[in-house]
Amino acid sequence: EPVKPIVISTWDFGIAANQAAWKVLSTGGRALDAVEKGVHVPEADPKNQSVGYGGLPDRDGHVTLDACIMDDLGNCGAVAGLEHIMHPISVARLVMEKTPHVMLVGDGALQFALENGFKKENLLTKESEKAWKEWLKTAKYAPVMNIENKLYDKAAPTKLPGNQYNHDTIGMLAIDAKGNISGACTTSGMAYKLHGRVGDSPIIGAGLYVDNEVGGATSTGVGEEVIRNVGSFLVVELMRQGYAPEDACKEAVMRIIKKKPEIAKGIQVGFLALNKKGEYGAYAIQKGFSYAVCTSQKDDLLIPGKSYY
Ligand code: SD4
Repeated sequence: EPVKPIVISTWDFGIAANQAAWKVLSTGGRALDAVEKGVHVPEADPKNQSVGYGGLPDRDGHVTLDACIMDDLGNCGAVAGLEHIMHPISVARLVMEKTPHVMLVGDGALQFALENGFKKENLLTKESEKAWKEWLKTAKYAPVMNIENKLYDKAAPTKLPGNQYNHDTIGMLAIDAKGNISGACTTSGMAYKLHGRVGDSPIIGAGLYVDNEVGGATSTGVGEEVIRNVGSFLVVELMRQGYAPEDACKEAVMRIIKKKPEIAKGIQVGFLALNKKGEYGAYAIQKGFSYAVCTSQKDDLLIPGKSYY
């Protein structure tokens, strides 16, 4: 039997993020506040090299952040290529609530953040700078196709928790006590990407989509393939047609595999979905994807996502 409130999120770092979201949900708070507070945890964690502070930089050494948020009323906000701000999700929320726009990018997003009281900070940790300099030695400043997946392949997914193979974004979906759903997605994007590259994570319909009549979906992995297939919107539309969350995620993964089988073999993409009843599911191209679930009954259980390969 599905229970509400509920919060689910991608990868094993979702456990700690869910706990922060649960504090909001368990005290009658709004799903929107829960997902914002929840993803603040990995955003502020310097050990997490794929989200917020401590994220791996682009090939020029800039940490550039992508994030979006969507509420139960169909409101949404996003930032892309945002530098120097610890909590891009909160800037995305402010874009949603304080501007007539949906997305701000780059310098404009930074200007907006600073005007609204966010602090300018250095997000490049010593560890991430070191990793980037190592990368520069062999990659010679050329972006390497699927660099993160190469790390992923080497890492024998069963032996390592998700956050050690550097292929992760946090996507979070929550239903509150009133039954309303919201979602958030935040990342530093693909490591060593070209400066200016934007992934799926800040794009409504690609990295995240929420429809309060149906449910929500979010994604992680190689954003280009998710954008091409408008992945999260597809998952939600499939649930609208009656697909169970896991089946909807699987169908979206199959779409990617069918269109570009050769590319799909070598990359990871995972989807995570939650319907209005509180049923959830996930599916990924490759093994190693995981997600965390938190309700009053399941305390931060980590559930491995199913995969095609
Ligand atoms: C992106 N989906 O930028 C995101 C990030 C990710 O490993 O999951 N990276 O494409």
